[in-house]
Amino acid sequence: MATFANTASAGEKIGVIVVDIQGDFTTYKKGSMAVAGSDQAFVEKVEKTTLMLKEKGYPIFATQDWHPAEHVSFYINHAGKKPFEVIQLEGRTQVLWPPHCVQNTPNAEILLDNNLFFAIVQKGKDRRYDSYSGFQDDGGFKTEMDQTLKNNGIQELIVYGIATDYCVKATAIDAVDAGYKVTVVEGLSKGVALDTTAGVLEEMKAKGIILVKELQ
Ligand code: VGL
Ligand code: ZN
Repeated sequence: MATFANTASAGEKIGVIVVDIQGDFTTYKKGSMAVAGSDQAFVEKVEKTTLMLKEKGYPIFATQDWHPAEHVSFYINHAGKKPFEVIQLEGRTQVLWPPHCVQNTPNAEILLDNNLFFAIVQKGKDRRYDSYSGFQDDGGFKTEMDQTLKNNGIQELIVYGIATDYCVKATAIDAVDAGYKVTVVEGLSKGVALDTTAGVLEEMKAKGIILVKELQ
């Protein structure tokens, strides 16, 4: 199988995880949590590259943030709290976000052609727990991601999407912890905040994640 010169591959079966390319995270769709630089051109670049990867034979997985309206991560569900306030919740740190990716709302939809995907893994469905990672939520409840990847013999992952400093990071780190070789593509990812994104790239590197600017 053809691989990329700049990814971790040593002949393993490669899968791709496209993280949370959803209206609410994009300027393209004027989302409630639009991340800088997530315009139509960015989404089109992600779609084009994802199609190229699919045509190479890599199974493409997507994650989809998929919250009930009463979700614990929404500031409106905490009396007197403002967006982006940080609280402690049963010993966990919780950022309080604007409502986003509410189940069955237009801006919760994945903006890429859904025919690209072998499987879509929804996360954050339990109102009690946030879930940046596509593998598990903050309560430790696992999604079907790891089992689906393992069932398909995947040993290595290419990960990209939104947001670099939250869901891409959490998904990539859980993937490493689950034993996959992981490459994160910076040029196909956008971060919520410049300062956290820089630190997060270092954190991912320290975890053994390979960072590439673009696939080449
Ligand atoms: C995300 C915050 C809350 C993300 C999702 O996709 O990075 N961030 N929910
Ligand atoms: Zn969310």
